[in-house]
Amino acid sequence: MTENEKNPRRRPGPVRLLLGALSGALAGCAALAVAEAVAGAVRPQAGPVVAVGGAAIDRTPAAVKDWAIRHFGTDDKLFLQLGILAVLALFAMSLGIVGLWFRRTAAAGVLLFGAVGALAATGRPDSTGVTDALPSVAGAVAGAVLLYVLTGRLERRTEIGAPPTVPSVGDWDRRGFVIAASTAAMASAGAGLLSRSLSRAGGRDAVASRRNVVLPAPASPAPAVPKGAGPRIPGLSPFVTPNADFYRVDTALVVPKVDATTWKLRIHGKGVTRPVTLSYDDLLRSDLVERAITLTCVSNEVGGPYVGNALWIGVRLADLLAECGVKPPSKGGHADQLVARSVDGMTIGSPVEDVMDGRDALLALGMNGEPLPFAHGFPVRMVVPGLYGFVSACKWIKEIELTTFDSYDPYWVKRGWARKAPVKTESRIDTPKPFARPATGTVMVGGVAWAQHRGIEKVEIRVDDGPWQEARLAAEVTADTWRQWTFPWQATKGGHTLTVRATDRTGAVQTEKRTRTIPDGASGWHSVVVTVD
Ligand SMILES: Nc1nc2c(c(=O)[nH]1)N[C@H]1C(S)=C(S)[C@@H](COP(=O)(O)O)O[C@H]1N2
Ligand SMILES: [Mo]
Repeated sequence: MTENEKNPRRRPGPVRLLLGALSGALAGCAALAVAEAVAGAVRPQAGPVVAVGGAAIDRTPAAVKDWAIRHFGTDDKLFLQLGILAVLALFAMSLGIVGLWFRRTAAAGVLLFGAVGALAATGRPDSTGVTDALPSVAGAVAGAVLLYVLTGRLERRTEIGAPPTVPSVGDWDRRGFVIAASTAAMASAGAGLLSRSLSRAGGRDAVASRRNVVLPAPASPAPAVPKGAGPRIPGLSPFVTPNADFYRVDTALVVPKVDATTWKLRIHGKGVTRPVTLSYDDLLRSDLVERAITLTCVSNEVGGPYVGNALWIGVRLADLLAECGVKPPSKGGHADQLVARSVDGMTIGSPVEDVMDGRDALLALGMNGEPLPFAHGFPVRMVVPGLYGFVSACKWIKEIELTTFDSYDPYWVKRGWARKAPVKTESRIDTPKPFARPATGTVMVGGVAWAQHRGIEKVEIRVDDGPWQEARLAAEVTADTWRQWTFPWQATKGGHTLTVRATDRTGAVQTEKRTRTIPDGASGWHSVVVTVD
């Protein structure tokens, strides 16, 4: 037994408390660096921060997720990871201080953290097995050993056989501590760098496979977007959203990098008389179509940014399903739900009827003329006009199972979101921005309106409590895309509220009734308050 463990109540001075915390922090850094380096070699998704973060995302109540998206937007994941790191840092420093009295207990505490990471990693839906525990275990062992060594240097030294004295502050092994601590810091930095290069190398095949893709010209191109027909006013969303500006919503803390040359898609399940497993090349050789389709997230608030329009190149899913023998329920098919599974364990359920009713539901390979970006689902994703992304747009897809709504609830449904969710008719004012200060005279008001697969019939603007006035609509490309609109407003001095509403081609007017995003999408009118100078 060491001297400190014999005298647990001896009070260390502030310097040693600090050094204890520092030891803990160093042990924490070493543990993470080693864990990430091993994860770089095993599987980037098996790293403890990503695994614990992923587990946290899956367990986050819908309301909290909604709040996080609202406050942090697409940065919600960054904040989650920073939060995990902050909690880890606090615990590591506390363990370091505990180690001043109880070295073995503190080291065991580090191992306990490793166990949490290992459990999280092996419990992920995309876990590939027990090897996913390796990063956390290796990291925890490294951290525990280091903490044990460092706190050992901080113990008061006594001559062998000499009675314990009340030592002065200078009694601990300064030199040993400094050497061990700086060695550990350098080794951690090295492991950190190693993990970076390893994870970069890990995605190399996938990156190469994407670079080598040559998308053939689609046999059936997208309907031409009349050049110059779209209004060009500053601040208005372009008709086609560039890939770099396209919103991204998913649960992946590490974007899956899938190698297209080894990727496979399996189609099977209820009513599938001819199950198939397709390769990327199989799809490339199929009849490709290009379609303009506007995608919307159910988490989009009224006036929010989670909507975008792209030209998707892909295979018509209905044709593929028909080849597999699938019939929609209206033609006697027994499966009413199509469940798509991704390589990262996401499950997304769509109505078979909608996918096969003649609309351009796609297995998409291309987005705006290039292979899908990794963040948007490379190599293949689904896109179904008229349905929110969470019930249709599975990215990094690897499996399609035909089943029923009664027998299976996919990921979001288990978390309180709707089983079926057609996109609601919505419109947004892009310009002027809220609290803008335009000058009196003609102010160009502009924005977008969408009601995918029903189409937009009319957009109206209201100034303050005035009458609804019709906006000018850009030419309709198809019913599956948003439509840009403009309205020249004769602005008068003072504060004004501009409100927009759309009418879809079924004649339904966008409802004024405000609802939350949960369970099936926000509704209400978008308003912008401006002050005219
Ligand atoms: N694998 C996977 N696919 C997914 C998701 C996800 O979390 N994981 N999110 C869905 C949701 S909620 C939306 S709105 C769309 C967003 O697609 P985007 O990120 O390409 O805009 O992807 C869908 N596909
Ligand atoms: Mo979404």
